Amino acid sequence: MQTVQQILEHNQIPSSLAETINTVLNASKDIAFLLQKGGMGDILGCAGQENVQGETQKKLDVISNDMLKDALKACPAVAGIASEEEDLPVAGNAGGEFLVIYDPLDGSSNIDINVTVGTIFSILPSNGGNPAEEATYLQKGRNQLAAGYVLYGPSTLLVMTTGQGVDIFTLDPDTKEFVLTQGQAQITPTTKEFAINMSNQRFWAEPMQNYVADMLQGEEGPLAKRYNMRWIAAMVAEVHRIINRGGIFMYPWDSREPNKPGKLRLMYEGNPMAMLVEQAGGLATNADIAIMDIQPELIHQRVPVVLGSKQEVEIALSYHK
Ligand code: AFP
Repeated sequence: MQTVQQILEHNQIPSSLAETINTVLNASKDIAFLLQKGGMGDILGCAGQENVQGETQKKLDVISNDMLKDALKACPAVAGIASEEEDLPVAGNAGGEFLVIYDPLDGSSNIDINVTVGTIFSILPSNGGNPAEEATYLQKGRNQLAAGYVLYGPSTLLVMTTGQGVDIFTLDPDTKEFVLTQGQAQITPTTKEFAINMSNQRFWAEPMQNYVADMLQGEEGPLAKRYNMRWIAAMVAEVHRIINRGGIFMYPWDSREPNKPGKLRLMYEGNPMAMLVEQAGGLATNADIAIMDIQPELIHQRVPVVLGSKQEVEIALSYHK
C-alpha cells in the first residue's frame, strides 16, 4: 500500500510543502495517540478558559493546539500559523513559504463522550507578507495549496487534497504511517440525506425554513423524496460522511447572534472543507456564492455553510435566489 509520502512524491508536490504537510500529520498522530488514552490521561474536561470566540476550551483543545503550534514553529518552511484557538496569528520562520491555518480539534464537545473529532488544516502561500499580521492571512480559499482533515474515529483517517483530487489514508497502528485506502474520492451528485441542527429551526431565515420544511414533507412534498437526517455535532465527521456516501450539510445564518454570519469559521473550517468538497465533485457555498470565492476580512470571520452533493446544494441555492 502507498504511503502519504509516496503519493506526495507521485503528485510532484515541492519538498517544502510536503515537509509542511508532514509536520501537521506527525502532530496529528501524536494527538491521535493522546485521544486513545482517554480517561487514563489527564486530558478530558474543560481547561477553565475561553477562546477568542467566547467558547469554553476543552483541555484537549489547548493541548492539541500547542502540539500543532510547537511542531509547525519548528518547521523551516512555515512562515506563520493561525489557529482557531489563538487570538492572533503566530509568526513562524523567516524565509518560510507557507501559512498554516488550523482548527486543532473540531467537534471538541464530542471528546468527553468518546465520539469522533478531527483536526482541520489549510495551507496558503505566505507571499512574503508579515506573518505576525492578520492581513497576510486574509486570502481567498482559492489560494489554498493544500487542505485536509485528520479524523479521530474508530480508525484514524487522513483526507487530503493538494488540488489533484481527494485521497483518503488510514493510520496503520503498526507502522504509524498513513497509507492510501481510497484514491480520488467522489461525492455522489444526488442524495436523500441532510444534516442541520434542527433545534435552531425557529432562528433560521425564511429560505432555509422553506427548504427544510419541503424536505420534511418527503415523497408528498415538492421535492418528492423521503429524506433521512444525521447530526454528529462535528463538521469534520459530517463532511467525511458526505465524501463517502453523499449528503448535504448546512450551518446557516441564524438570528441567535444576528451580527455573526453563522457559527462556523471561514478560514479554519469553511475554506479547507470547501476545497475538499469541490475537489471531490461537490459544491460548497454560503447559500449564495462559493465559499472559496469569499474575500476574508477577519481571521476569525464566520460563514454560513451549505455544502455537499452537487444537485442537492443547487436545490438549496434555488430557495435562496
Ligand atoms: P466545537 O469544536 O466547538 O465543539 O464546535 C464544532 C462545530 O463548530 C462544528 O464542527 C459543528 O458542526 C458545530 O459546531 C455543531 O454545533 P451545534 O451542534 O452546537 O449546533
